[in-house]
Amino acid sequence: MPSEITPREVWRERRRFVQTGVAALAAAALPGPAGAGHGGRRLAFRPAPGPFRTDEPPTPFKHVAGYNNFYEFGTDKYSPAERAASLRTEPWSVTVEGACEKPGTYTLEDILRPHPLEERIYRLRCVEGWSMVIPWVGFPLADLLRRFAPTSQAKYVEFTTLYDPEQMPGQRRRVLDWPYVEGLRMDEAMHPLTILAVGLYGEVLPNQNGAPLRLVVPWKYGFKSIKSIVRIRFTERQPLTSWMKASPREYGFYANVNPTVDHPRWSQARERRIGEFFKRKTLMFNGYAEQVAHLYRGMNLRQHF
Ligand SMILES: Nc1nc2c(c(=O)[nH]1)N[C@H]1C(S)=C(S)[C@@H](COP(=O)(O)O)O[C@H]1N2
Ligand SMILES: [Mo]
Repeated sequence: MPSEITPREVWRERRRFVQTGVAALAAAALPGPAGAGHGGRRLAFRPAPGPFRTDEPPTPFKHVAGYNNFYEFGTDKYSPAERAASLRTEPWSVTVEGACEKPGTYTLEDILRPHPLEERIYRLRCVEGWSMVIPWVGFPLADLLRRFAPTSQAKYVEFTTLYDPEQMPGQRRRVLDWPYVEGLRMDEAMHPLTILAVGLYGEVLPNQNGAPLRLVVPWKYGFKSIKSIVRIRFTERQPLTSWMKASPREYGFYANVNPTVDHPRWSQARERRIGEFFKRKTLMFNGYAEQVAHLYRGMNLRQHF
């Protein structure tokens, strides 16, 4: 890892003047010593380690960036890596709407400027029964949402992915009702575990992982972690998400990882960590129960699956 090969003094020096997300991304195309060396665009500095890191070994980069779900580029796991080069991530902007005092269209630079980046090593568990451990680079979603001054009407946040079949050829087929939409309850969105990611493995986010900006909610099934976000809307009512629209019986709004509530067509009790042979037990809330169980106290999680 770069922190091991970079002399401490140099590293500390660099962090002093390259602190925020926008600075890290702005320098991303320059050759620099801080990359993890997977061939992607390197971040300009090594992000500070954030809280809630798992000590499980990260899934190899080739799987993290080679085995993906991103239906905008096809429904099989290898198409996103093969086809996502057609996504143009610059320039990028995010429109903020709904119950807040500062709606508007913000450039990616506006979005990132005030936020120092951190590395968060999180488990990601797909509803299909596989999982990975991913060293994300990002910042807490709560810090961004606060800047838009949500009003008391804001009970939920809805996120939308880019819709552009020219860049996202998978959108020419109606496998989902495009664009992809996801949502969180406000307290879930403001939880310190919830982040927006702009990188992984010390590099700028590969397109297939949801560049330039994607949500990561580690205690929920992977489909909640929406990629390539262009719109954030504060709402009073629970958003209607793409997967709920597609199959309400199979995919609920909460989608908390829960080994005791099966998908109608398969068990959720176990999972296969990509790169491993034997299955392992799936943990309640994907192992983050201590941090998030209180959000759901008193709720029937069979009903609110
Ligand atoms: N826009 C969009 N976001 C998406 C998806 C998608 O198809 N489109 N797939 C989801 C699913 S099912 C999973 S498991 C994760 C996969 O993230 P990864 O490819 O970075 O591991 O992205 C989620 N976010
Ligand atoms: Mo998934």
